[in-house]
Amino acid sequence: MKLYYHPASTTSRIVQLFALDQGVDLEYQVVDLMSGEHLKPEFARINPNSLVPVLVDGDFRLTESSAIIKYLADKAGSPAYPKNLQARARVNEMMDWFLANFNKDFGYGLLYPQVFAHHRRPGDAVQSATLNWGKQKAQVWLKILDANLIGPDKAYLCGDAITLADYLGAEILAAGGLIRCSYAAYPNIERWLQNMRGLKSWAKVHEVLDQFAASLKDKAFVAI
Ligand SMILES: N[C@@H](CCC(=O)N[C@@H](CS)C(=O)NCC(=O)O)C(=O)O
Repeated sequence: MKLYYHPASTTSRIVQLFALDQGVDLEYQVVDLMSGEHLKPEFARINPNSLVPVLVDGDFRLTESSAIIKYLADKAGSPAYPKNLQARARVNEMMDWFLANFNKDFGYGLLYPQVFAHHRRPGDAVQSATLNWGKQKAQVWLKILDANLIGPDKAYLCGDAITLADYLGAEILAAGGLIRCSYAAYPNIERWLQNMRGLKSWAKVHEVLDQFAASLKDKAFVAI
């Protein structure tokens, strides 16, 4: 199976972290987002959305990081995507929460408009209002994640065992490193992220992201 990806891309790292941690063998093919390789017609034929990641398994092509890790987990029989109906529903619930609630405000409202030129809103007033909105809403979601969704007892998002939701959620939060977000005000989130940072593949998966963050160290950002 081949994964079209970029190592600085959050949604690519979700798949990469899951695959490396769970021992799922993939052939990795970089799509250079920085030079606009994903915008060329050759890649649009692979994914008309012109986005990474894309998984190719024989004749089967799959986009959307969440769908890709569910497919890989089922194919590998991974316990990170439990078969029990209610346990699986809980994992799906957390994944949807991160994508549909949290990342809408945190990723698309706060992070991407500051880091990627094509996400910047037109005009300083609109940009500033977007960032303030994104920050405030993200803080509301983080409080809920800390107090209600994780709480003081759980090692991982859905209990004592790692699931797909952890790979997805941790990578979305880790992307905040680019604009120097701190989650110190959220002790349960910090504790969970420490568990995730302890995964054997974490450092390797974050090498390029860390270099990208270092290249932005002198830039001022609105952050959490
Ligand atoms: N919903 C998609 C989002 C994919 C996505 O936004 N990928 C970004 C990288 S994190 C991308 O390819 N961006 C290129 C661009 O915005 O031009 C998923 O979860 O896979």
